[in-house]
Amino acid sequence: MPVIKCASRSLDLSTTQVMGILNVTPDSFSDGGSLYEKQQLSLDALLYKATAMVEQGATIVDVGGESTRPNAQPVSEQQEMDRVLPAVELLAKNLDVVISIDTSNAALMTESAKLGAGMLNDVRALEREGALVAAAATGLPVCLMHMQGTPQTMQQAPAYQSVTAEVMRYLSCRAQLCEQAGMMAGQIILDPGFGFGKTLEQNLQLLQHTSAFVATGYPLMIGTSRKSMFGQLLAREVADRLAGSLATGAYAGMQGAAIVRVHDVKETVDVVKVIEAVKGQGE
Ligand code: 9MG
Repeated sequence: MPVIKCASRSLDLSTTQVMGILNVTPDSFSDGGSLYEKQQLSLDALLYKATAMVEQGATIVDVGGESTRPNAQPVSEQQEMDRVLPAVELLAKNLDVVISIDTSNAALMTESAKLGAGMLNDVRALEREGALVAAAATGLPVCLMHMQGTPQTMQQAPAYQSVTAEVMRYLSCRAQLCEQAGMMAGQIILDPGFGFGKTLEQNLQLLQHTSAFVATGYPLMIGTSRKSMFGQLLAREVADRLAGSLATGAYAGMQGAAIVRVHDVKETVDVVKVIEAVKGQGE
């Protein structure tokens, strides 16, 4: 698996990299509305949290200003920029880490690249107007995620003939468009989009076929951290989904996932280290 170039930094994807989730939204997924989450809006608190993630071994932090949890209300592009850009500037000045920008907004892609972002993560796979051209112009690696529907509608009745085949086909088409727009294949990361218009069974089928996504040759990202699939499978509340998140991260890491996107960095880094140690054994 190649090294990817993230502006001034590089990531070696021959071992699974841990991406820490940094939400700069008032209603972010895991602790929506709590005092802690509101404090996260403060830049000091954000830097503190990001620093802890880096110390715990995250090599990427993913900064997002638009909640994509089911039923989340859309934010304006300007509101998203106002939330994210000061955070990018602060993190880029203070931390030695790849800063990923979780956005579908073309202007935010362009501006955050100027401030030192090293990766783009788009849950809409660059489908919004101007996003493909803007992303290609940054020269940054891009994660293309699959979603059926929109955050407002996606969990109403997700339906597929064959979820793995359809997600794979969609991501391959988007990746081809990116290459036609001038991106290098090795800079394109694919993500099946767990929980984005998928039932529990569809999520599990996608996970079971991790190695098929890895076989495409594009680096694979997975994001299952604390998602509702564990509420359904284990009857656990959001705060109690660590074991499920680690199990799926381990399953995907064993099969060659390049990046895992998580809330719980310290525990995930330990899991990844164990997996890499096992994989590294010859006889
Ligand atoms: C922003 N975001 C929320 N969940 C995600 C996931 O599973 N993958 C990616 N790439 N981004 C996500």
